[in-house]
Amino acid sequence: MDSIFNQPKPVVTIQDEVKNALVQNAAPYPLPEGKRFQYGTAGFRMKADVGLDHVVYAVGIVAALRSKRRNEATIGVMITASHNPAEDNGVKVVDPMGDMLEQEWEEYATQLANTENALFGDIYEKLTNDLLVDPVHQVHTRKSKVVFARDTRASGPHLIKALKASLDALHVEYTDYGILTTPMLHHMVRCHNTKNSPRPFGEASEAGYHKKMANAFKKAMYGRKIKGHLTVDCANGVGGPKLHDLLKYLPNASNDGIDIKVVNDDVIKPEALNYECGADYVKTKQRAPPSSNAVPFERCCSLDGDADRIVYYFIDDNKEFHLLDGDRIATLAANFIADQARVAGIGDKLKIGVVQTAYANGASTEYIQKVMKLPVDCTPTGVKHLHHAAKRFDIGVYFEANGHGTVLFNDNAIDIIKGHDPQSPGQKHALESLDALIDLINQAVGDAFSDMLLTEVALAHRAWSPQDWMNTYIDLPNKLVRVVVPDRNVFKAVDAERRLESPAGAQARIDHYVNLTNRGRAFARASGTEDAVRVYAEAHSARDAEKLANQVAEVVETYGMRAASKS
Ligand code: 16G
Ligand code: MG
Repeated sequence: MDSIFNQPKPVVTIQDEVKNALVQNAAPYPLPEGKRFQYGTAGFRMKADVGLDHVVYAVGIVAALRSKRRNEATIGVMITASHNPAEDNGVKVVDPMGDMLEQEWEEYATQLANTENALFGDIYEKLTNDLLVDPVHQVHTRKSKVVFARDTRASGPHLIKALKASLDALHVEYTDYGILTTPMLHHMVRCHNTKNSPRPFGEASEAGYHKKMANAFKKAMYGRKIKGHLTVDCANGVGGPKLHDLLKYLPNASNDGIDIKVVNDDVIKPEALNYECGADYVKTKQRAPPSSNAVPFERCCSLDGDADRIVYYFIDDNKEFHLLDGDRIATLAANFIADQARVAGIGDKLKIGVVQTAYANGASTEYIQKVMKLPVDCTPTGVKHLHHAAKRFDIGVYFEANGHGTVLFNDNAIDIIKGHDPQSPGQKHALESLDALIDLINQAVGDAFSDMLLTEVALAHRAWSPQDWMNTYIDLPNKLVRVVVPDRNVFKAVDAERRLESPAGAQARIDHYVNLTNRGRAFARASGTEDAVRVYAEAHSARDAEKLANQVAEVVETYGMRAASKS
């Protein structure tokens, strides 16, 4: 029998009209000379005025191709540079279920971004043939579908214009959502693609997003009270206006709800974005933003510039700062969910686990494994790796220490939660809380709003103050160092970035210093977003952590120089 796989691959020619339009529409967005762009961990990110418009134009082509590859599913494009300074911007592509662009396609995005305008028509034709044509999967004649949004940066409107220019050349059907947080755009994408599925994600509108979250929050609280108020630092980014919108849907303090004080919500002064505020500032400087006026023992949290990341903190009566980072949110959330599952009588039916990276504090990992008795997986840095690993559990809780993360419930977990017949009022209550969490948690991607409400729910159920939360385990002192080397790419990490495979010999030196340190652990990895190598070290005392970090940094410097002198 003649298999269809033996048939010759048809060749598709793209009409001249489309190829010419692709070249012409690109005219205002030339490829700058001598620049090389790369789709990295968080898409493309750079100074907004050095060719990013060319890159965004190219990303429009990627999104159109990707939509066709996925049978005209809706693809998302988000224009943001997250926690970077105001003059930067960036762009990333969102896949149909609201997750990150499939890794293999990062390469095509990189290829397109580095293409001269005159060649856009030809490369589109080539990629169409390479990626979309095979004997079983013919190129479709239906239109590609793309939805997009931007954060509040001043360069946003110009970049949106560049995006529309390539989408127009390719006759893409698109929706411009204007200004959104990154997770809201991910939500829209998933809503569009699950509209007619057995598990629709929700309504693809801003009101739909807010209503879904607010209703789930009310249900998950189950009449619990939240003590005191929560100060939310919005990094002077898109989170500010969007949080004000969400608050209109949430029950407020006088209504058994949540008392939120919003700070750093200035989106008028462009230079204020991420300046001395926001999740990145708080996590890296280990201090509250000067503007937050934190009151002792009151809950504070900070979002990043596009609201896909959150950390909590409080100050004590000595004005000492205490950080409750992604590791803390992961342990709180996993503990709460595992407890509810046990109370609901479905604990033994569900595989619940936590996913972390090597940056997770060793004390948190030990707490999850030994006290909570849950399995922990470690993956390389970057949301896409954690997200993927979390899918291996029925309920997978994943967080990076820096505050990126969410919880994924698979179909099995959802069926069990929705289908279990409660045997007591206690079981019914716990099942209803879990059911509400399925909607409260943005399962498309980590979402600062959703993570914030999840944290508030978990604290309220336990009647915990931030100190109670802090007291669950004691962090090991740790230190991060950034080392600049001639070529960071010679540092190749393996084992979820916990060990260096090259340069040869470097890991043995690191091991030597780690072995001399009480409760020592350290690793070095090339950054995915900056031209540097990052070193992390922890130990039983702050002095030892610092010493170990410096020793490992020295190893990195030495081996980095050695590799450069050999090449
Ligand atoms: C990006 C990643 C973040 C990661 C960080 C590491 C996403 C959406 N963002 O911001 O998860 O922690 O890169 O940066 O995946 P680094 O490689 O420079 O240390
Ligand atoms: Mg972000």
